[in-house]
Amino acid sequence: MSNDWRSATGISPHQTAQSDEGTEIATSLSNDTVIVVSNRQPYRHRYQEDEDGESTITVDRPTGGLTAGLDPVMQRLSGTWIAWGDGGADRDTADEDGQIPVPPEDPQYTLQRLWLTDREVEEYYYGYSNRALWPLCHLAMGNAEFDSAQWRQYCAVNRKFADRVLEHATGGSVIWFQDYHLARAPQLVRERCSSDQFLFHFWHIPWPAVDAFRACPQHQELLEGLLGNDLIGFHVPQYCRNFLECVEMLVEQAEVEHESGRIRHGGRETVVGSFPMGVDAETLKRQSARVEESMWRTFKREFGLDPDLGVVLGVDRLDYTKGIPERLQALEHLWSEQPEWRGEFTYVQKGSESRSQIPAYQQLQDRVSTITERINDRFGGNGWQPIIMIEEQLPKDTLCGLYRYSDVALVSPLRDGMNLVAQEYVAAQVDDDGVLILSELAGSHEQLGDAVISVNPYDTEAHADAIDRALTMPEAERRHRSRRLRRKVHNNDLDAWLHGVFDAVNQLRGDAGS
Ligand code: GDG
Repeated sequence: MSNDWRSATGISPHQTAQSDEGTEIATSLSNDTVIVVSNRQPYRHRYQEDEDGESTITVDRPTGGLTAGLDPVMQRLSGTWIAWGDGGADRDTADEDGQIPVPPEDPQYTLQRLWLTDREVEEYYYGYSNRALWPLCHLAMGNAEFDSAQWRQYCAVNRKFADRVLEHATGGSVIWFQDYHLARAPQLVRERCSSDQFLFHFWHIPWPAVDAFRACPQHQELLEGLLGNDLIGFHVPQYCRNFLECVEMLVEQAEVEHESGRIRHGGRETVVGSFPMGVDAETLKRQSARVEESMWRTFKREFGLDPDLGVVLGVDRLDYTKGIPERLQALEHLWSEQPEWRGEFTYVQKGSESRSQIPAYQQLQDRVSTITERINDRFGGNGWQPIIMIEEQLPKDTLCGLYRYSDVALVSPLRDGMNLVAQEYVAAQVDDDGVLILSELAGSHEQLGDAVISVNPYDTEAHADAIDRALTMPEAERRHRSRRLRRKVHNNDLDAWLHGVFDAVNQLRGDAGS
């Protein structure tokens, strides 16, 4: 069975030539309006006080992943990007309709900001999106709450987004929704838009199997919301299969063709396909190559790392899906059962604070701190601290240096739609000497699985063995694996992903028009 769009259509990543900052994509869509709809905005304005207490406005730019990749495409297309204006100075920098031309210094497209009240943010974002859908899709049912007031607010905010879309849409518009915050919006747009508008949704997190998804009291409305789209994209074929099965079993009168990923419902057709997202491998490679060893020594000094010891690295948002406590327990097992590893390397956890308003996230942060302190007390001493936590946001080139000079990366989520950190670590290995340990439960394992050290994050002993194996891997094997991984990551980079997505959009619109 194949739901991989490229294999289903014969479009391979190798045929998707590299673009000059989105030029080719822009050319293929140049006569149409493209509207991107996402919860997060590509540019955020904030007030910042300088040393003299003077308030100035600063702008946060897209730093990574999707926003950084789509921004140049949007600049060429001159379209509209609709998103929640969450910055303190966002209202004062936009016009009375919430619009602002971006990039601020050389405007090319319109950012349409949408304003949310504190209550809307609490119930739609910190509520239904992140207390219901996020845990549901990651099979963390112990953390899932299906509160009907939060659900109503989620629907109301989706309607706000849909209204904005309809104000900007013209005949032939391509409307691209992002992620799980907006599952209801496509249907709300579809009900009121013209038939030549193309609706596409990319779902960045896993889609669960039907026996898990049906536990959600709003399963029917969520599926029907998404079926307002012409095309729905997931990272990997398994999520497509899960989605198709959910529709088949839970949506009355939907006809599902599993092989081609086509769904007929309400007199229309929706196509489901997988588009594994990549990273901007070329830029990461360049950034990493620029970080000299002297900078790495400075970094080690600043963060209290022993200059002579190797580094095992973890980079995650502090999220309960990322498997951080499980990883720390594997390290504890290793230092406990193989004492010869004590004092031999430092584990650096770059852990960014995330969604702290939600109790499950506070509990996770407390748990990570408790385990870290226990391990450091138990094994540390003589100037060696086994685990160093870094909470601050690092500039991308510092992160690239951390990737490049760490001996091993531990990427061990309990469940993850894709996981871009794994790909970024690979792209930054310009010396071909780092080893990647990767969870079998991450989407990126589908692509990288045959050249990484695979782990089941729940299996503490095997996880500890994997760390031991990575640290003792002979140089020739490290280089061989690293080269294979880098090839995969470069061939399936962000540019290839964008081409795959837009090729599919163009092909389906062509089919509909013919
Ligand atoms: C969701 C899905 C899917 C982290 N610390 C710093 C920093 N980062 C950047 C990394 C990476 C990004 O954050 C994290 O991306 P992930 O993909 O690993 O994880 P999620 O945030 O959960 O993303 C996931 C993704 O959407 C895309 O579809 O892969 O499965 O859960 O890019 O580099 N960046 C900087 N400093 C830091 O300190 N500059």
